[in-house]
Amino acid sequence: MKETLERIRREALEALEQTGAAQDLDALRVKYLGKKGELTAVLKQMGRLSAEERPAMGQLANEVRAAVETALESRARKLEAAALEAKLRLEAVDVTIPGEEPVLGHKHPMYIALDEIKDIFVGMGFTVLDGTEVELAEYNFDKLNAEEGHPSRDWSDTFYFDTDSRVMLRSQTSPMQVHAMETMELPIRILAPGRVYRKDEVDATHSPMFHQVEGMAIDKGITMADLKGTLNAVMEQLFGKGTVTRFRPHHFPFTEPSCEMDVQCHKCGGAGCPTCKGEGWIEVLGAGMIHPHVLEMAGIDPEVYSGWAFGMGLERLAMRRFKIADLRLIFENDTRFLEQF
Ligand code: 2NM
Repeated sequence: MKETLERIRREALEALEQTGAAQDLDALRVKYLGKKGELTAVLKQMGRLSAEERPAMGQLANEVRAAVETALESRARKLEAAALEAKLRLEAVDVTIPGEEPVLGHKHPMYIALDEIKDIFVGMGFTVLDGTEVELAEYNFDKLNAEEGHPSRDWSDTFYFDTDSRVMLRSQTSPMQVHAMETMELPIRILAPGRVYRKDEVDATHSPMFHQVEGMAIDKGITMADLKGTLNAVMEQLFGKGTVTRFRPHHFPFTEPSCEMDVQCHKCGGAGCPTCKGEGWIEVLGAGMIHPHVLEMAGIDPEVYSGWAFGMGLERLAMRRFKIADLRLIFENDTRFLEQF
């Protein structure tokens, strides 16, 4: 019996040493310590021993049971630790591997130009407005002195939504200025940039959608001198100190008097070159004193208040600024083009 117990201990410990999985440990536990296990079988034979032999054999049996239990326990803990180790190794993240650089977009050259203009005007106390692109013809035309029959209201020029020419895609950003006159408290100083729509065929200089920036200032005692002084200061910041400008008479329905503003060509200093197409001057915007009737229609008393307004095309400004020859490049948004600015 002593030999049997010693053999059970030897074999059990050896088998445990070689197990690699938790299920195998359970099988070994059943095999040696279970109700029908080998050790139990030996213990059942204890009755056959003499009274002298029994205590020593009982003690040995207990020792063997304890040894196998301890070995099972320690083997289980080792397997657990090994499994955790393997899991950690598998899930390890190497934080020193360089990441994948995300492909970032690029600010559009036109918005680079617009942001500059916004900064300049905000620095002078102007508020930048946002407006809807779907407008009433009343705000796009009537309240801007372009009454029924004005050529710009023609179906061949304007995108209308309805057959009675009431709702349309705005053809200028001026309706935003009318809304401002009707709703804002005086004095008003605003900048109104955004998309506008006209029925033009696409070519190197035309697009049915383009961008404008308009602006205006209304207060008591505003004169043409304020218009010239403000816009001259803007052009100096945009094109550099000492930029020379000139104002030519012009006509717009919503301003009186009206003018166009040129800056002297910064390339040739006015002598004439390819940049200014030999003119010496580059046209930058239209402007004027807001027509008294336009003020009146917006509920502002032209006897008390006066104001100036201007409008310019953003694409044209960006094309000049960044020497872009074809308008279509501005709208294609090819990143190889955009990344150059
Ligand atoms: C231009 C030129 C001149 C203009 C006028 C107004 C308003 F609403 F105050 F009457 N908004 N924009 C204006 C004036 C626009 O674009 C070439």
